Amino acid sequence: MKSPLVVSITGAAGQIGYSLLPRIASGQVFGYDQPVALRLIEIEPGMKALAGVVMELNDCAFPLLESIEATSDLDHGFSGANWALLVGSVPRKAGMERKDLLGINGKIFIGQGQAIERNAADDINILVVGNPCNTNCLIAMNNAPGVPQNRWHAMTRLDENRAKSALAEKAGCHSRDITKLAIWGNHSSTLYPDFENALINGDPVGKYIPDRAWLEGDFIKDVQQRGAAIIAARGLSSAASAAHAALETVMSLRETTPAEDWHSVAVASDGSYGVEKGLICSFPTRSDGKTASIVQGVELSDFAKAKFQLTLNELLEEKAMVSELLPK
Ligand code: NAX
Repeated sequence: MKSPLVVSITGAAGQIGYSLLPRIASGQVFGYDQPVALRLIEIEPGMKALAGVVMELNDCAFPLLESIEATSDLDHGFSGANWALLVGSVPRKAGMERKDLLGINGKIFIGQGQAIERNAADDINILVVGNPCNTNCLIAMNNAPGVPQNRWHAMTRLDENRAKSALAEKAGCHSRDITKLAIWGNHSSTLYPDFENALINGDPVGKYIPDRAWLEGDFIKDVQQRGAAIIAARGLSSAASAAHAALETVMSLRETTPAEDWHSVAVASDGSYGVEKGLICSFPTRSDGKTASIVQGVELSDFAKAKFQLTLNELLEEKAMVSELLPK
């Protein structure tokens, strides 16, 4: 039997946590021969609900679930962590400005970054899901200088999956027929889903969807606004699809990406495509089974460059708004 992999999850009593946890505990994510030890982190008001989640996990009697610890103590919660999924964050409330939200969540991510640096295992990898995820990730990473920058990720896989689903519906094909669909920039309503480099059955999207106006207009807008559409329909934000995308992100990072494909995740820029070094920006990436690298040489048209610049500008604005939370 392998020794257990320690997986720390913040916001574990929330709706994404509820969808994530059984799948991690079942072995689906880290392998059916890999025991997992869960460290579930909540704030005090969430601890009671978390106790119920723990009861349910125990009642599943998962053979691979070695242990569960529920805590509001960050040092304990990240102790020995091999993976940290940072899902918890404070939602935007009526009357709250974007800057307020960035400030409130930013402070949370300072503490989490520091606790990860102090307590996690040497091979720690982090995926930030809690919004605004790119900038939360930037703050945590900058407050954990001892953790290599290539271990930090923020989630844009849900946006990739949403874009694939929208293209498939329009083209009358299946989402599995679509490859190389990259999300560029921020996980926000400015993100750019790159239909020009995506392929359907190996061919350019334009072969199946000649309606360029739809691609430039409704397609981009619908992907950018999909989260809001789900809230309008369900009365709650996306949870099952968000949890699924988080787990797919982890699984994709842990396997070699096929040469004919790539996936979207926000990582610390290495200066590629003119993006300021260290900014957490979504790119097309490939993993070697351990580390995601930004795919080089992807051609961006003038249209794509303009869209990318818009979302990049937003990331730079967010960074400026939280500058006091980033150690010099
Ligand atoms: P919920 O409100 O259901 O759950 C959040 C949980 O986090 C709560 O139980 C709360 O007590 C806990 N929490 C808050 N602050 C915490 C802290 N400092 N430490 C530990 N736990 C804390 O939200 P849920 O629907 O699960 O969404 C979680 C986050 O994911 C939100 O920020 C949401 O905006 C974000 N999303 C990100 C997506 C992405 O693609 N990157 C898509 C889905 C989702 O909207």
